[in-house]
Parts: sequence; C-alpha cells; structure tokens
Amino acid sequence: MKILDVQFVISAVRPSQYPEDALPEIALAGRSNVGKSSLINKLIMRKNLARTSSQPGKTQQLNYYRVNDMVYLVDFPGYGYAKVSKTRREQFGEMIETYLREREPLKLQLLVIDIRHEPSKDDVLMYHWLKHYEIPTCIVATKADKIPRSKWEKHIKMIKTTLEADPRDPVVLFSSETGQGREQLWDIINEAIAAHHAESAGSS
Ligand SMILES: Nc1nc2c(ncn2[C@@H]2O[C@H](COP(=O)(O)OP(=O)(O)OP(=O)(O)O)[C@@H](O)[C@H]2O)c(=O)[nH]1
Ligand SMILES: [Mg+2]
Repeated sequence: MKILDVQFVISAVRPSQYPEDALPEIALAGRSNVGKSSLINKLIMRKNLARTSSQPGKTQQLNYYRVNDMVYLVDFPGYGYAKVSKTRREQFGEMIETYLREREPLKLQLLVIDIRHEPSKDDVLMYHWLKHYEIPTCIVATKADKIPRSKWEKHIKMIKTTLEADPRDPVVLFSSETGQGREQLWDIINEAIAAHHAESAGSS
C-alpha cells in the first residue's frame, strides 16, 4: 500500500464532530497501551503522527486520520486502564457503543490484542458487541516481536478460544516494531473499502 497523503483531521469528543464526507472508516479498539496508535503509525509509515506513549490512557477521544483521501483510520481510546475514573470510563463506553451502533461509514473494526496475553474481559465484551452489531471484524494480534516465533501459533489459538472467535474473522499477526503483518492488514482494509464501494454503486 503506497501512502501518498495522511492527515490528522480531528480529535472528536462527540458525534457532531465526526467527518461528514462519507469516506469509509476503519476503527481500532483495544486495551490501553496495547499498541493501537503504534499500529496506525506503522500502517501509514509515519513515526509519530498518531500519538503514542508508554503511559496508558493517553488517547481519550476518537482520533481521525485521513489516508490518501480514501479512508479514515479511527483511533479509539483504550479501555481497561484502572486509573481512569469510573465516570470517565462510562463516558468512553457510551461513546464507543454509540459509534459502533450508529456510525454508518464504519466498514471494518480492528480489535487489537497483545499476543502475549489472554484477552481480557473487556476484549471479550468488545468482541461480542461487534458481533451483536454485525460489524465486520479483524482481530490483530500485535507485539509479535515480543515472543519467539515458535509460540505464535499457540498464542493465536488461545486468543481465538478466549474470544470464541468466529472462524470467518481474519486474524493478523502484527508488529509495529518490525512491520510484520502490515501488507496483509492493508489487503484486508482495501477489501473492506472495495466492498463499501460495490455496495454504494449497487444502491444508486
Ligand atoms: N515491541 C513492541 N512494542 C510496541 C508495539 N506496539 C506498541 N508498542 C509499545 O507499546 C506502548 C504503547 O503503544 P501505543 O501505541 O501508545 O498504545 P495504545 O494502544 O495507542 O495506547 P492508548 O492510547 O493509551 O490506549 C508504546 O511504548 C509502544 O512503543 C509492537 O508491536 N512491538
Ligand atoms: Mg493510543
């Protein structure tokens, strides 16, 4: 995937701020600190456009990045960070659930999981929301560079089992450190974009 142009568009705190140009959206959800923003930076080949930090809880809005005037990558706030207040947590939950339920341009959700650990309760809940709202989902097992290659398969299996993953949902092994999985993930994203265009051509 050749990246010609990337723009940070907005940190949206409410739906009225979401872009209105109807480009397809690919959103990323996952625990705080799992590596969502790093994954975006790797996809778009920019070192630090999506803000990353070793301090969890940094991304607290929906951050929109427009790529090649073709698609938005939407970075969600991470969940499961203990030091965020309960009210704040509920606000995030509400914002994300509303987005998943109502956001028409959402064409694919990436659920980002740390390959080293068993998915958390929040991961399982998020995955079940996605199934409930029938949102096309791709599971991304990131930080693959952190465990030896010989363990990848076993860990992927554990992730699928804990999520009770639909066998039709693709699972991508990824590393923002090495770039592993980048092309495969772009292929999946491009397929979702193509499906969106086929759908809108059919309905006009
Ligand atoms: N080794 C390795 N480190 C990674 C990888 N992805 C992310 N990291 C590191 O993990 C930390 C968190 O990464 P972020 O991308 O900020 O995580 P996030 O999910 O956006 O976090 P929040 O915005 O707080 O939800 C940073 O120190 C990254 O450098 C990876 O694939 N491999
Ligand atoms: Mg982030």
